Amino acid sequence: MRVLDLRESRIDESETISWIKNIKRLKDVIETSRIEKRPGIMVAFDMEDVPSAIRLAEELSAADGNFAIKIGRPLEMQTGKEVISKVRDATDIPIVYDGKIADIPYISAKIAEIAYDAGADAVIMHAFVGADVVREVVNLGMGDVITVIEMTHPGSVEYLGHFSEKLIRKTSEIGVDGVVLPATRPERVSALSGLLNSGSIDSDSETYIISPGIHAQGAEPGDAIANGSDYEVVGRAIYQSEYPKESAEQIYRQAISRWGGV
Ligand code: 3DU
Repeated sequence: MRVLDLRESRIDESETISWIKNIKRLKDVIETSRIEKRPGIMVAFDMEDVPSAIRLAEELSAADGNFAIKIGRPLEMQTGKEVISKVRDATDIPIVYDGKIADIPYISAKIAEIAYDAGADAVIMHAFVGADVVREVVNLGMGDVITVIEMTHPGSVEYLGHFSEKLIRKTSEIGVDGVVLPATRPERVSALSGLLNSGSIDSDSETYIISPGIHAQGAEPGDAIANGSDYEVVGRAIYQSEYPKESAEQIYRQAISRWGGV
């Protein structure tokens, strides 16, 4: 019997590895939503230094708690999509690409596809651009889709605040996996998470809520989780601290104890 030797065959070894990785990714996507709906901290990777991002990704793999990583544009712009792949190679923790995608359906889906291919488990996009755009990204079926419903800054109240109920209702019906609500306005987290779970919205019971605004923007650990959110998004208070892993673990413990669970 002749054993297939990759060196002799015309199949390139790196191509085979990439195939295996894609099949594994596809299996994960089919089997589950990549981000579990349970209280945790989503660490915002907005640092501009790639080696320190990789170091923190490795450290978070061994950290005590439930963590996810959100890669923002300031980091992505350093190398492009490669940084997503580098972080992917450094950790098994779920990775969210926060491109706040808000373009026409074709371009939005293209951006999302590039991020998933690079190793992202989820992408963040704006809901306000319209149901057709959200549907196009969800229909890719390549990973989780998280839509921005309300934001943390004061200006969010001027526009998004007027439409947020409609946005959460509509994007849930389309089948998004997660939504963004502001930790800086816990009463909005409470109201909109209540609406999401009320049964009056056609949403999956596994739809999770992520909430930025902890520390650097004035909210306290636990403000959002205690009001119905699942992940508190924390950037500067972690990546600018002297001991980022320890800061992440401490914020996780504080949020969980405010929530009153394990
Ligand atoms: O303020 P921090 O450094 O903890 O970072 C917050 C992160 O969350 C940052 O990546 C920002 O882009 C994101 N975000 C908001 O701060 C507010 C929103 O409404 C949505 C996302």
